[in-house]
Amino acid sequence: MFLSKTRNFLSTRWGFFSLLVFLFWLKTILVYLIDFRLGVEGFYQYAVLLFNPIATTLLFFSASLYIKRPIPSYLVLFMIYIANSALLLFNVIYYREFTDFMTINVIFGYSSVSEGLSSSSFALLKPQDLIMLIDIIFIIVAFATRFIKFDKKPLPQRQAVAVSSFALLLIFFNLTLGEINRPQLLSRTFDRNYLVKYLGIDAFTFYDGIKTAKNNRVRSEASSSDLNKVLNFTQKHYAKPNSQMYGIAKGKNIIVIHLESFQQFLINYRLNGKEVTPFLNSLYNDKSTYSFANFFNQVGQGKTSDAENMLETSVYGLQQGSLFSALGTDNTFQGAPAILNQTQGYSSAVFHGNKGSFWNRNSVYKNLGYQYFFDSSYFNTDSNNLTEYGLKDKLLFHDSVKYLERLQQPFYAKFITVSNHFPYTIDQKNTDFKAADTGDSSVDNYFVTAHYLDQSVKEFFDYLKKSGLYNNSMIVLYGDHYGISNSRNLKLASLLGKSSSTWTDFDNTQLQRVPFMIHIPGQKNGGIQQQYGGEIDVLPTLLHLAGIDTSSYIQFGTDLFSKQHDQVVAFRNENFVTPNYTVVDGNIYDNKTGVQITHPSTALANKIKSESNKVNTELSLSDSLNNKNLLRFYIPNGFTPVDPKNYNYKNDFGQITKLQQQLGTSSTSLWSRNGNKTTIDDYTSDAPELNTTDSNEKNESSASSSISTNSSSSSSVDKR
Ligand code: GP9
Ligand code: MN
Repeated sequence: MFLSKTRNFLSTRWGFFSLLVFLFWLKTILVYLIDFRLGVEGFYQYAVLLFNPIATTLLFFSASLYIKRPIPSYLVLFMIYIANSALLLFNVIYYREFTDFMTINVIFGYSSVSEGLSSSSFALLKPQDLIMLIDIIFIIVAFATRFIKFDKKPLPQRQAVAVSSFALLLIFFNLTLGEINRPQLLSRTFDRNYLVKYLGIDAFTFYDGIKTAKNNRVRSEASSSDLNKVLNFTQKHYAKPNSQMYGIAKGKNIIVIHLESFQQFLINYRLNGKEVTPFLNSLYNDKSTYSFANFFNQVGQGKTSDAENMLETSVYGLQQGSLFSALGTDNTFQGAPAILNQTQGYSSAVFHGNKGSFWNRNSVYKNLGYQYFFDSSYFNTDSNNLTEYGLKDKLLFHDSVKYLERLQQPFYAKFITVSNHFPYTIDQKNTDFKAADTGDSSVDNYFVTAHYLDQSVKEFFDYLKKSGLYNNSMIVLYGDHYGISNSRNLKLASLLGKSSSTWTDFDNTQLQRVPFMIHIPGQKNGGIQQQYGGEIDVLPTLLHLAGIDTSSYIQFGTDLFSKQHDQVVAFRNENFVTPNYTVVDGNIYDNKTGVQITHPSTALANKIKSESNKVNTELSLSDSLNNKNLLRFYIPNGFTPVDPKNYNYKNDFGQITKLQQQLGTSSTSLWSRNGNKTTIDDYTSDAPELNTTDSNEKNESSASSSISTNSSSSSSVDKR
């Protein structure tokens, strides 16, 4: 009875349509749960996950309903079903190899970063993948045996329209569900994983297709005159190195420490009489450190990724979204790791305790020429070791040593911390620092996580000194962007000796200062620098310190030490600061008094106008460079374009140890120089988590075994 009812239903147009929608939904969900590691947590996220395949499946499948003649309509529906299943299966295989989803460029073989699917990828097929195909066979058999029959009745057009419209409504609903849990999901596109987790794999592919088409259109319009405009600007704007500073760090390792969400006001700040960041304060005040008192973050919506981009390419981020996510996979970069490698033989690595796909780093780093990327899959990401965005800072520094010591020197190594990230939560056992008391928990705890970060950096510095790396390195520290947002600054005001009632845009802008410190052991002429600058200025500054000529590169920033350094600091929204004035939405404030100048003299008005024009020109040229991917037309003197296909971050430890072995006695790694022994014993940390994991990490074999066991647990990192 039931069987025949089902048979009858399946033998109608609607019955067959529903069957395919259901089967595709089921397959997608199985793949989400079994094959992808989407980091789904809690009831809400699971509910969205279960819901997300429905809308796009209905929409795509509904296309077949517009075909009047039944047989072609059935056929088209079935073809869409097969194509969609194939896309799902290819994504499963691709994910196994790259822990990422296929973009349109990968699908059509245009991707410069990824090889796409190859015969070796198909070797990764598993028996469970049969699920993708078996239903197709069953359906064919069901028709062949006439278990399901064709329904020859035509379908009124309005029913097809109704399904498509309903599907569009569901897409909108789905998007709302996603945005509630993850604001700015589409505008910032942090991570492809998120798009799939909230909107589904088809929606991701569709969205990526639209973006790719848009990018391709902009690119096809690019001409050499666009490039000339940029070149004219950057060449005129170029600032010669200061001869006193040029090459003072030549040949040294460069260690960059990214201080997450760290603002300048924390430096030398005391909360309830206690220094929040005593170690960073001591560095700031040290004569071997060039510390910048007027250095500003210039990020847009791409936050951390914008900071990384500016620091390593001296090109701005985008007006909207993140350059790394939106264009980073396909754009040409001429960035720090490649320049240092090609001019002075530096090796390069990034250490970061979050997933490699976050901010699309695993693609962009290849374009920047990073040789190694140690993401969360290289660390023990036991839940006890994690904070909101990945591995706790003390563990990141400590656990990186086994990789760092294997890098050939000189190296360029970047550490991206995460503990001091909004919402500034920290396990009780990790701190005894007392929070502030403003009533806003993220403002209050900001000091606590900043204190933890400070301790982490101190432990790492102690290791650098003990292991001997210190004397041979230049250590660069920077805060990437604000930690306390403008809306919360009103709560912060009282802690800064100000009042929320007189707080203005001027105060918000002044708070965009972040630390920038260049610590060069052995230098005695450092100290606090007053010149104004920002993240865009870092690359030419560092390259000059390393003794590298930057005159033929396209860089928007200028060397902070140069006599010709440009002190107008542009923000992504076209506001700017200069040593004397702060300009917000066209309003001019006097930096000394903080008072708005409502009636500027003609001379001042003209000066501000010309600075404002420069800021706008600079930003729009940077946008044109990025959006049209103009660097692909330009090769700086002596530079070889980066081939991202040379890099693969799957087995970094294997690669560095192999290289070390090949080099034998000419290996310059710390490990080799230390008599082929680890230096981990030089590391002292008070992190309670290390008591349990520390003991086995003293030799090579355990380091490699920890890599293979860790990769499977890395899914727990994605907690956003
Ligand atoms: C995550 C981290 C945070 O990997 O870098 O990025 P943010 O949210 O600060 O841009
Ligand atoms: Mn950040």
